[in-house]
Amino acid sequence: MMEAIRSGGVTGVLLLLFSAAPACGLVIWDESAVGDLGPESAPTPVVLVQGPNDVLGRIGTSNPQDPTQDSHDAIVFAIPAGHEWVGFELLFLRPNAPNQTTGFAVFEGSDSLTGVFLNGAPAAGMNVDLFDLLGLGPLPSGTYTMGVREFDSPGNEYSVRLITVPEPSALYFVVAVLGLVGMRSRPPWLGCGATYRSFFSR
Ligand SMILES: [Ca+2]
Repeated sequence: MMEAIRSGGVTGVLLLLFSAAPACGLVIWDESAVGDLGPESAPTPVVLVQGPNDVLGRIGTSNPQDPTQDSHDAIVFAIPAGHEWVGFELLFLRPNAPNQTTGFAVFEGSDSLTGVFLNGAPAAGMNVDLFDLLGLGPLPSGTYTMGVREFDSPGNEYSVRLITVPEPSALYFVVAVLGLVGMRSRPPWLGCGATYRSFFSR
């Protein structure tokens, strides 16, 4: 924990706290259950929760000139005030063709037509840190569009994870409140002689 504070600051601590949570995120969209996502020009609105949010989909077409084909999937979502977008991961891509990659892009705004293109890059495999690949993040509160593109072969399964946490100033507030509470009464779970530092260092 202390190493996380030294190396990653408060955001590092927040990521560490969430990394201790169950590996499964909340599935906010599963195309096999609720239908195909819209394209980047008209992305599907989704609501993110605090923590990991997973999107499962299928992407690809053998005819990118046909607009009815599944060459684009996209979501649009808001990072509310007091939060930030700290994680963007490719959990897996199961390509239907050898050595195939799929494109992942981020826009600031409600779609690719009116938003600002922040970056995009191809990726494949499992557990790829897309923020690191794109040179993005953490991103502040705002509206964002995340797009997936595939013009090679149809039926490629993928899952991406988006992680949100309270921004550092919100954590400072929580820590300050905990400190004030601790000054007024020592919680029984701390035990005699225990400190908040020792509790959080467990
Ligand atoms: Ca799709």
